[in-house]
Amino acid sequence: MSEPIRVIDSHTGGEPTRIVLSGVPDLGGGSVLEQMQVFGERFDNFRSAIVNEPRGWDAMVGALLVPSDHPECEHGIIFFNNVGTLWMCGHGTIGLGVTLRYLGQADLGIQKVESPVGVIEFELLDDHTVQLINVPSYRYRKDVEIDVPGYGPATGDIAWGGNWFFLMKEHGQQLELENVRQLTAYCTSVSETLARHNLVGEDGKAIDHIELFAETDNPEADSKNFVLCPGLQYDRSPCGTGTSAKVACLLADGVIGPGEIWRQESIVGSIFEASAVWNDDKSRCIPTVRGTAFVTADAQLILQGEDDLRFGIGKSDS
Ligand code: PYC
Repeated sequence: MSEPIRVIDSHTGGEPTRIVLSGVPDLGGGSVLEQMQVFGERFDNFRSAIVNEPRGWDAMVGALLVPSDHPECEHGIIFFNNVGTLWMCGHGTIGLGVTLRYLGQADLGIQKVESPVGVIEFELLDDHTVQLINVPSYRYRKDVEIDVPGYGPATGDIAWGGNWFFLMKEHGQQLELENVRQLTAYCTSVSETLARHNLVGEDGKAIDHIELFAETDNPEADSKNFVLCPGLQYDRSPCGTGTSAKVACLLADGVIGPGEIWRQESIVGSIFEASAVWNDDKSRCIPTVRGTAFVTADAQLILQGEDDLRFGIGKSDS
């Protein structure tokens, strides 16, 4: 049996985060991007053991605090989900801030953390509220037309907010919680269509998050979304990186001005408040995303050597 692995679970607007506090594998140092690559290549069983059944579940996002050699950062962070690593995670960063506060390891104020795609800042505003200042974000392509088999023509923007997104305003779907199955099927078809036509992010990376928007009748929000993540789970929160991609598009279209607040509601009704300001040459913007998180468990995970399923269903020892 391995040593018990201490984790703190939280949820940010309904979306879970599991921060791993002990038993973190030695990833050999270097940049957090390099450490993420080592984690993905050599420690996939560990990833699966933390987030997948029978110990976790498909919507769980895990996070490792790792060393950072960046001069401004005390830690690095690597996020992962049911199928692999994530470039960045906004709801998870909000969960991280609230978890560090719960542990007595964070004062109110700003901290910098190195993610695989750049340094992010988060400001702990109170015990449950965190404001993320995300990596530079931008729209790469506007009004990309696709034909979704079985559904018909649709249009979306390709944008980066720390992950690659396809953002769709016109899709013919009803964004209601009881339609999650249909929304998942539709977004899966969109994702397959993008891959089939080699529609990718600027650096050739897969667009692995699909984000649908609709009007909302909630007076506290400006829009409602549904976000399908790479492991075919939907984001219960409004998605921090997805909301960053959204405000990048809104700023580019002049729908919001620099610093103007956009309130993004998720499919479960939770809300992030976001805004963005331009960088010097207006090629990128810096998004700010504010949300709340709550700790749900302070637990020890046990991996027993005799348990064939200790690394997750479908995962073997090797
Ligand atoms: O909040 O950025 C986010 C996120 C990505 C995947 C799930 N949540």
